Amino acid sequence: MFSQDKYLKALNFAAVAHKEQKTPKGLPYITHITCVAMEVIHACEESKMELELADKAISCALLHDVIEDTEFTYDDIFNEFGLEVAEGVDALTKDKNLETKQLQMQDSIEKLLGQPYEVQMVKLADRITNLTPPPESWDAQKIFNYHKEAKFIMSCLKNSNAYLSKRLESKINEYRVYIK
Ligand SMILES: [Mn+2]
Repeated sequence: MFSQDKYLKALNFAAVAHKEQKTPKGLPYITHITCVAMEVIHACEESKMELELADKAISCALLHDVIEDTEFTYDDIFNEFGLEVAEGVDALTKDKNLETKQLQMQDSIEKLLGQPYEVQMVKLADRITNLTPPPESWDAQKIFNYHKEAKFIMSCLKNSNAYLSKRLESKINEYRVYIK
């Protein structure tokens, strides 16, 4: 079992950092964060992952959008959670200075491939969580691209965790119904 204390510390940090942010469906953003963490916790148990690795995976899951979406920085995470978690969250962060979404995704995947499996698996959990029915505002091209991007993530990171890659694979297949 993972450390409840570490879980709470990262959850509270994320809750403070994401403040009033909302998901595309209007829920408090922390619901997205805890869904990703839930997927990771389930996978850690399924894979009987070592305690320390599970704690790192879960902390990275809870903090995975902090650098990308809040005022908090790499240094803030480094100071509170140490080097390995900070490096993990950084790899899970899109570099918004890169011009296109495609370049941002490629860059993040490259950084993730330099990280251990317990960090890579967070990206699978994130996409599993996000492959829900697309918002009404999305056009056919955007839905198609999102599906294609999910397949790309899957193909690059599937070795990180057998349970999550299986779960993402079925989510990808289910998502086909939204492609026109
Ligand atoms: Mn996310």
